[in-house]
Amino acid sequence: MTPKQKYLFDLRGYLHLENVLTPEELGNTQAAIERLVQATPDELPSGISRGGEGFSNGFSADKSLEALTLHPATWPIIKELTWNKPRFNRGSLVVNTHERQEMTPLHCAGEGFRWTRRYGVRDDQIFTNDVVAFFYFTDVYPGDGGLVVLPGSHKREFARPENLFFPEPNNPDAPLHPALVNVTPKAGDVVIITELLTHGVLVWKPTDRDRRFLILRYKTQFFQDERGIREVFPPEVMERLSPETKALAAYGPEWEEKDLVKQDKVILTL
Ligand SMILES: O=C(O)CCC(=O)C(=O)O
Ligand SMILES: [Fe+2]
Repeated sequence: MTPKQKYLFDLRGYLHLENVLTPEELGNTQAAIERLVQATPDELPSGISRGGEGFSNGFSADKSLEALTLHPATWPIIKELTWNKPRFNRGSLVVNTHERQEMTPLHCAGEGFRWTRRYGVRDDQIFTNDVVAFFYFTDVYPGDGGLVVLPGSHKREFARPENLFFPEPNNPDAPLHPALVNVTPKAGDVVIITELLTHGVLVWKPTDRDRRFLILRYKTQFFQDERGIREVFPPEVMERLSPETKALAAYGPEWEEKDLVKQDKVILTL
């Protein structure tokens, strides 16, 4: 990360990277997503299912999407934040429309007693074991809705008082609390957050446009969630992943660095 990115990520808990995707990357990914949206259930690639608002394992629908897990703009940042021990563990594609009328309440990792999710700084290096990269394929404008974040909240030490920021959670026209920021990425932008950051999602207001983005989640390679170490992608998804993506999704001990991590630019073997 540049000194400016490092300062801003530490201060606010997120980064908004503009124009990350080339026109070609954007065109290919948008076309792949459109194919998914148009697909009937039995046309969906195996291991991908349509959920409430998107596609589980949607990253594996097309190589143009899978390649984003190791995109040259985000890869150095993912490595740096995980102290060179990254593990990719989830990749859902979201298509958020006006039809969903309730907001996603503010939330974050590490609320309550689950202290396993971390954010900290040591020897000038930021560390977090829960990183999310949101790749956007459509534009978000102020007033549209979508992601809201509470900058700086990844360093909170106290529980958030309920209803402090949304006294009227069911009123989509209520003014946004001044401490919250509505992030408005454009197609081709990326937002990187630590999941320790308090965030939520406002109702999507446009009726003629949706919000399409990919959620790529990374932990450390030795992080175990409450269910322990387990395969996160079903075998039919694993099967079609490139060896580099499989390596990225692999668990590993704390003292070992993956060969992949030694590379600054990773090209997927097709
Ligand atoms: O819809 C969004 O922008 C954020 C979704 C979310 O909270 C998450 O993926 O952790
Ligand atoms: Fe979240």
